[in-house]
Amino acid sequence: MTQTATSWPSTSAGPVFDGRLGSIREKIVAGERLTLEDGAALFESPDIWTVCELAGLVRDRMHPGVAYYNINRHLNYSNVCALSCKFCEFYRKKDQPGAYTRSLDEIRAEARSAIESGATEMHVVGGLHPYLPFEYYTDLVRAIREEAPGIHVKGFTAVEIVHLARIAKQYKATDRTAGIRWVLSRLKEAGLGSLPGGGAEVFDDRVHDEAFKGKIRSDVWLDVHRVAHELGLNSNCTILYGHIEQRAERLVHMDMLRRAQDEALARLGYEGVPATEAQSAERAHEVSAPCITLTRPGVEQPTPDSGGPGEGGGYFQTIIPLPFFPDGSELEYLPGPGGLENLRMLAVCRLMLDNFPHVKAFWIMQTLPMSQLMLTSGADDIDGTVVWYDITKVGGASTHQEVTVASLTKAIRDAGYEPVERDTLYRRVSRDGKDWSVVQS
Ligand code: V47
Repeated sequence: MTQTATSWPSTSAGPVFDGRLGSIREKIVAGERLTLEDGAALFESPDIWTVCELAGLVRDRMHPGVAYYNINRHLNYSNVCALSCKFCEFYRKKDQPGAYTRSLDEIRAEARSAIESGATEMHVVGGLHPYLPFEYYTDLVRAIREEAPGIHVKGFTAVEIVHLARIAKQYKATDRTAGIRWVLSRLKEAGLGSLPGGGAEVFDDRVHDEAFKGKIRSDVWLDVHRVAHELGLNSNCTILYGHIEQRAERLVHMDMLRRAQDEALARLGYEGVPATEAQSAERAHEVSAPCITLTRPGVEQPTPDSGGPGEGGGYFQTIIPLPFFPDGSELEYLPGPGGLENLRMLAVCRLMLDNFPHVKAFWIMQTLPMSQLMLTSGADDIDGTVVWYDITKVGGASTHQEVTVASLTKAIRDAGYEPVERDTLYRRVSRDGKDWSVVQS
């Protein structure tokens, strides 16, 4: 097959031609699932611009002409953490300078201020606090919902959920999902709306043991999200790359997420297409679910109301590739990924995760100009106004990391897309100042 001309500039003196991308292009055009081998070719190809163009093609097929943002607020309830992950600059020990734990009154005040700013979402996460009782967390969710009933609480990463099951003495190694279910049900009852995607890091035991030993491993992280989906809660997922992992390990991470999403979508009634021979071989070691691709032309995207017993439906909404920032962490000696690697990684995520409705370029970590470029290379969402962010502080930023709606919408428009305000569940929002409602589809 001949290489299609692209409008991208070349990274080297002349145009780079990579014959392997021809057969990958054919699969993408037909909406077929890519193999891990295809993924390796996308990572290794010298023709990064065609990789980006292919991801852009898929993204435009799924979300023609639009890109999403939201008005949100991050709330870190505590940075006190029982763990000491090498990659993390956020955590503090209880008596260390800078350690904090927010009171319920402070959280209520934050919720009121979120409402005043017109936010539709509060993104709530924190360290694994060794001493707070379980009730603190249900009270926290209830407090936000009481002060701001319209706000969606997206809260608690998988490792926090397991920590809560432990402090509530509900976690049993022999039946860990029972404890996870217990915690998630209580948080949902209190008003939790969905789970954020944090804490996934890289689903590989070698990388896990070297960089984040003590955190839950991939099987437990996936269990938490599966149980959340079974309870009708949507969730997101991340991959933290550019530290001590190999690209092959990133691909395995993507494949594990893809399989988990196949199962979630199958539970919602999506029918899959038969796996190709190559994919069957890759999947031979586990119970096979049908391959469900959402990137094919004309496929109906899941919506919060497309199935499942509760609000949200029960599937992964978006993958958020997170570039590693070494500053202030124990891995400070590492360089972290460069801009082209970030762009390629986002494009590969779009192409490999063919059953994920959305790919998010989180502007806080990618920067706004890079997120804009990413909109043309696979991303359809740049996240939101954020306001406070304590987990990474790029280039010496403070915790006040806010961007205005005007800047978000300008960035999207300049990239050639119509900005669409969304709620946490990717429903269109109609707005009049700080008052808003979801547009019924
Ligand atoms: O879980 C920690 C990562 C995550 C570093 O679900 C680091 O919509 C880079 O998950 N360099 C938190 N990354 C952020 C997160 C997130 C952000 C925006 C939206 C959503 C969503 C989720 O940040 C952590 C960890 O994986 N992280 N330290 C670091 N030095």
